Amino acid sequence: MPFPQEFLWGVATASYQIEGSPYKVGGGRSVWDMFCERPGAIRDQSNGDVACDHYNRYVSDVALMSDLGIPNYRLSVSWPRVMPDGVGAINSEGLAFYDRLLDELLAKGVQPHVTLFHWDMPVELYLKGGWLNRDIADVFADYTQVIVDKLSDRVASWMTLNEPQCFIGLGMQAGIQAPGDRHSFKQILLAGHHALLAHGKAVQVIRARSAKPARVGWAPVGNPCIPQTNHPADIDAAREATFNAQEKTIWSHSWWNDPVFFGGYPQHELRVFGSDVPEPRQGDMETIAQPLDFFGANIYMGDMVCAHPVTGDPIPAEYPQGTGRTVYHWPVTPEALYWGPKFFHERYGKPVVITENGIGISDWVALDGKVHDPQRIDYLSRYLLALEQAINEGVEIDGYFQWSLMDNFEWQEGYRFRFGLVHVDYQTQKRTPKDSAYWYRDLIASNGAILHPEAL
Ligand code: GCO
Repeated sequence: MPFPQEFLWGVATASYQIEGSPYKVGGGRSVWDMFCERPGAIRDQSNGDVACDHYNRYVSDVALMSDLGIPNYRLSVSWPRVMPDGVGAINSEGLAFYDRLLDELLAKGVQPHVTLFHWDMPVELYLKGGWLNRDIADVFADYTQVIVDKLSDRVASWMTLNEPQCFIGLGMQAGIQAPGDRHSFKQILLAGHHALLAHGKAVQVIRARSAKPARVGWAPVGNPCIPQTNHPADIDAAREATFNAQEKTIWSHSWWNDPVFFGGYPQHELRVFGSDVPEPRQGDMETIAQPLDFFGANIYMGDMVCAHPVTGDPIPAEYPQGTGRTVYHWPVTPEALYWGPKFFHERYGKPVVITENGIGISDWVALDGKVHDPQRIDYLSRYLLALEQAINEGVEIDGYFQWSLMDNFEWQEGYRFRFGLVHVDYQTQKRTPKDSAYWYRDLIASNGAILHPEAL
């Protein structure tokens, strides 16, 4: 069975990773501009000052998407480009950039899907405590209002926050991403609570002020657990392990999604996290649990588990020897795009949208001037076949945004890892569609049918 006729095929990017930093053109600095200046923070000592220069090249980049027949584009807005200090003054040229970008997208037949926050927090807000300062929730709502008032007449769907697990866990606990702090677990759960509040307040602003009806969600990340075998005990163990953290970890799916979809923190994690848990104020959980239209999920891989032979409890299982790995050394586990949507849809009852999926490879332009990336085509084919199987078994899945349209600044890895369907030469800014770009064009045109060449 092919994908549903109305299935949303798209690609995704993020402001700091492709635009070029805003601080040179009237915007402010973000925590990523700050973090990139820290010696050793970025593996290749690079930064996002220029990146893919999308700020100046958006017309040709949109034309690329249109020529490839890509109908949906998930972009993020740079908070400091629009509000240099995060609050107060607006950089009119920054807001005008997104105004022009959305007009260009629609003129070329591409629907815009907007992420409000993809990690580039204004430094001025960070210096006031950032996510640790409860005021951030109202400040984020004010920023949301500026964006909604300007752009909502053209936005197909909104995602409030991208991957709080990363910007809180990696940025504030592990310290390997911006702002590069190392807080206690208690502190990052408090920061996470403020991020959840910011999410809820932003949803309220969108619902109250959007100029047209739009779907609203968010884009958390996390590895679903996948069963080592299809034995019911292993499947039950994978489901259990996906939602019940066995340790104090910021990567718990339920810790983030239960407040958003159920209005309360999960009982299991409340026990495991103990006295580190933040104390919500009156009304907090109601604010956080604003109704959403879809369950967004960034899924790249699954964590393999099996059932303990006696207790049935989930225990970590080794991937088969020689499992394929990406340039990040992430295991290639297509079944993550079957089990993840299945488990998330079962628990939260919302249509699932894969807001990110893709593979990092260190690919290059071959002597024939093309970029041959058969591994990306195979990776995407396997993951999409798994997603199609879930759909055929009744899991509601509304869309898929491939990460990413183009090679870009891969955070602490700098420009070493390439995720794009389109190759970017960072010296010349030349874009070269890879073989996978043309494959994705044909996949979209066939609504997934080319995944079954035998049926063509
Ligand atoms: C993330 C971010 C993207 C990454 C991509 C590859 O999921 O970490 O949303 O910005 O670039 O996922 O790591």
